[in-house]
Order: sequence, then structure tokens, then C-alpha cells
Amino acid sequence: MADITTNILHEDDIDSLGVNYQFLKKLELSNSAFRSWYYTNPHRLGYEKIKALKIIFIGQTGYGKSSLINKLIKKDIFETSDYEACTKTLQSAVYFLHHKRKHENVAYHLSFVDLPGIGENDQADEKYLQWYKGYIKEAAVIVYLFRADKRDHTQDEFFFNNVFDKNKSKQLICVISQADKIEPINRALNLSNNQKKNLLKKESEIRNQSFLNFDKTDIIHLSTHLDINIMELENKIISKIKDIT
Ligand SMILES: Nc1nc2c(ncn2[C@@H]2O[C@H](COP(=O)(O)OP(=O)(O)O)[C@@H](O)[C@H]2O)c(=O)[nH]1
Ligand SMILES: [Mg+2]
Repeated sequence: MADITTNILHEDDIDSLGVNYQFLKKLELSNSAFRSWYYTNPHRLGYEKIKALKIIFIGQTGYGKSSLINKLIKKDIFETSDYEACTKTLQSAVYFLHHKRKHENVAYHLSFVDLPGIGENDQADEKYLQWYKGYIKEAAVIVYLFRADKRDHTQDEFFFNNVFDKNKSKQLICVISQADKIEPINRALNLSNNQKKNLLKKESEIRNQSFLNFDKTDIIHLSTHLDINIMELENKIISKIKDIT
């Protein structure tokens, strides 16, 4: 089975994310949005158990997950490239909510996790799929990336039909990433009217896919390069967290 390792790239206090996330500090620690997370290695601050509220980002290599998380956390922590190694490495950035429980060796945090998409090679790997499903079950918010300039939905279809938990559809946000790459491409610093039109078309094309037949799918297009709709996505993420806490 694929080797899954967890790599925490960045740790900080929740205050560093700005005022929008402050409400998290008031959450009851018994809130079911917090799920257990065990480090593969002992945590350097002595925590034996981590309770995390997880925002997970799922998408194929090159779709812009790492760039997007960097934008949301306002730090270039996740490496971005068109190439990714085959090992399944989960990368995350975590933000501590409470240090008060330190004496119990339990930490509470918000975590942004970069998950590899389900590739063709993974589809036969039952153990990996089970693990992946479990991971989705634990997530507070699932951000799933489509790409503005891609039309092939074979892997998306597999994901939503076989891996995604339909009970989680209210916690799902579909993103059309790299909106600046939609036709007709230009080098301007904002989208042309024709691009905006095509993005609307793309959005309804995705909305009408039979594998996305949920009640009301939340879809947003964005561009990390042109800084389009990043704040809007943050607001959507926060309102999804508020819905379940
Ligand atoms: N034009 C454009 N390129 C982007 C955008 N977001 C990411 N990229 C580029 O797409 C490539 C893959 O991005 P990355 O974040 O590494 O994708 P990941 O593999 O899903 O993590 C990188 O070369 C990024 O610079 C975007 O909004 N617009
Ligand atoms: Mg990446």
C-alpha cells in the first residue's frame, strides 16, 4: 500500500491567522469538530495527543492546492510545483487554539491539510482508499479542487462516486482553481468579460455533473495568481466551520 506520512510544515498560534478565526478560541473543547490526530513522531513540545479541526484540500497534482493554502495562511510554506513525488505525503500547517491543556499533553489546533488527489494507481488500492475515506470523515471542511482549464472528470467521478462520503456534502466546497487559465487566455491582471462568461459556464457544467448531485453544491472560482476570490473562500470555510460547531 502507499506509504502515508504526515509532515507538519508549520506551527503557529491561531492569532497569527487574523481576526476571522478568533471565534475558534471560544469553542468548547468537547466539540465534535475536533478529531484526534496522532503524530507519527513525538511532538517536540511534549504533546501526546492532538485534537484537530481539519480543513482538507483535495485535488490532483498541479491543480493548485499548495498555492491556495499558502494564500489562505498568508505564508509561503507549501512547496508549489508541477511535479509531485509518488509517496503519499500529507502536508499540514497547524494553528494552536489552546495551550492551556499543556499539562495533560493534549493540544488543540486548526489544521490545513494538503491531500493528494486519488490517482488512477490508487483506485485499486483498497487499504489506501479506506484510509482516505476515514480521513474525509474526520474533516470539518473539505475543499475539492477542479481546474479552470481541465475538462476530464474521470478522476473526479471516481472520487465522488467511490470515496467521498455523501453525508459530508454540506461541508464540501468545490473550487475551480486557476481561473486565469480559462479561455480566452490573456496576460492581463484581471479576468476579461469573456473569461468571466466561460467561468460561469464551467461552474454550471461542474454543477450538472451527475457525480455532484448533492442538494446545493457550493462552488467558487478563484485564482491565486490574480488574487481572485481568496477572501470569499476564506469566508465560506469559516461559515462551514460555524455550521458544525
Ligand atoms: N496561472 C495560475 N497558475 C497557478 C495558480 N495556482 C497555482 N498555479 C501554478 O500551478 C502549478 C501547480 O500549483 P501547486 O500549488 O503546486 O499545485 P498542487 O500540486 O495541487 O499543490 C504551480 O506552478 C503554480 O504556480 C493560479 O491561480 N493561476
Ligand atoms: Mg502541492
